[in-house]
Parts: sequence; structure tokens; C-alpha cells
Amino acid sequence: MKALIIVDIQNDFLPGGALPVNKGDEVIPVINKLQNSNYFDLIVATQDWHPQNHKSFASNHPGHKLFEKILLSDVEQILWPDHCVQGTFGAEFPKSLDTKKIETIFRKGMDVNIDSYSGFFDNGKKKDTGLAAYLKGRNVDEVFVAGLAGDFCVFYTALDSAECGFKTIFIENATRSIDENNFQSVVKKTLLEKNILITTE
Ligand code: VGL
Ligand code: ZN
Repeated sequence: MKALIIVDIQNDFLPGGALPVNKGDEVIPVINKLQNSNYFDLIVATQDWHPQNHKSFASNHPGHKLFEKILLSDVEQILWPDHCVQGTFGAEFPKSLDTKKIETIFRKGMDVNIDSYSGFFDNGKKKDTGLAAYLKGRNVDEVFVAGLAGDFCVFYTALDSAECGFKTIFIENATRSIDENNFQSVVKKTLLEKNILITTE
């Protein structure tokens, strides 16, 4: 069975949002088309869902700068602008995203003391969202990932998917990255090393 995981298509990651991904809006029609292709047996989504006092926000570390790296619960953490705060417009899916076929939404990033890029586990691999068990329960063996951002949440979701034993396919034209150079030089190489396929539509 084939599953599509739509990662963090949320207003704050789109142009004009709090943590905008360059050209992030361009993936929405691509993802809508994928969803309506009938190629996937199951479609799920992830949603970054932080409390206002989340420790991944630079605003909660007076004296530290935006995008500075610190240690948080023994894990390297980039300090982000406030984004995807629970219940705010920025955390919502954009109206243009077709959500009819999304069966379940896996929220992440609720624990104030640890960030969660992957849809499967937090960055310290301590808590499991239940996504792997859900997919296995639905007999999924192939996982396709798409969404934002290609060099963070989609990347880490793909890595954990492969580690959980799913054949994993990263749909390159259905993602955009925060740092496109990093995506081209580091992220794609790492995906290939982990036997994750990279495809376009
Ligand atoms: C993301 C940074 C912080 C993402 C989420 O969805 O890629 N990036 N929180
Ligand atoms: Zn976040």
C-alpha cells in the first residue's frame, strides 16, 4: 500500500508567513494534483503545532538571536521565529490546500522542551507520534513525502520513514526548502545514502 504524507503545509511556511519558505506556495497545486491522482491508498498530513512558550522560538530565549544554534534537551536547536502557534491562522492549512482526502492529521512540536521536525518522532527520538504504527496498521509499505520545508520537516520525516522500514520516496517537485543550497548539496546526498528515492511527479 502506498501512503502520501503531506508535511506542514501551513500558512506560516508560505510567503508572507512567520517562517516563509521561498516559493512554498508553488507546491500546493502539485500536492493537490498528487492527492487527486488516485495513486495513493492513504493520505495523511502533519501539522507543526507549537505552544506560544515553545523553546524552539528565539523569543523565548532572551539574549539569543534568531537562527542561532543552542542546545535544547541535549539536542542542537536552531532558534526560529514564532511560528505555527496552536490555534492561530499561521498554524492553519491554507484554504488552497485540498484537505478532503486527508484521513488523519499528526500534530507535532507540542512539547515545549523539544522540537519535532519529523512526523514520526521528536528530535530527541524520545516520543513517537504513532504515525509509524498507523501506517503499518494500514499495511503501508511505501511512503511518499511532500511539503515544507524540504530541508527540515520533509527531510527528517523521510529519514524516519526509511528507518521505520518503509520504502521511502521524496517527491522533489512537491517541496521547497528554507535553504535551497543546503538542500541541493547536503540533503539530497543524505537521502540517497539512506536509500531514499528522489522523484519528481
Ligand atoms: C519546520 C522549522 C521549524 C518545517 C518546522 O516544517 O520544516 N521548520 N519548524
Ligand atoms: Zn516548528
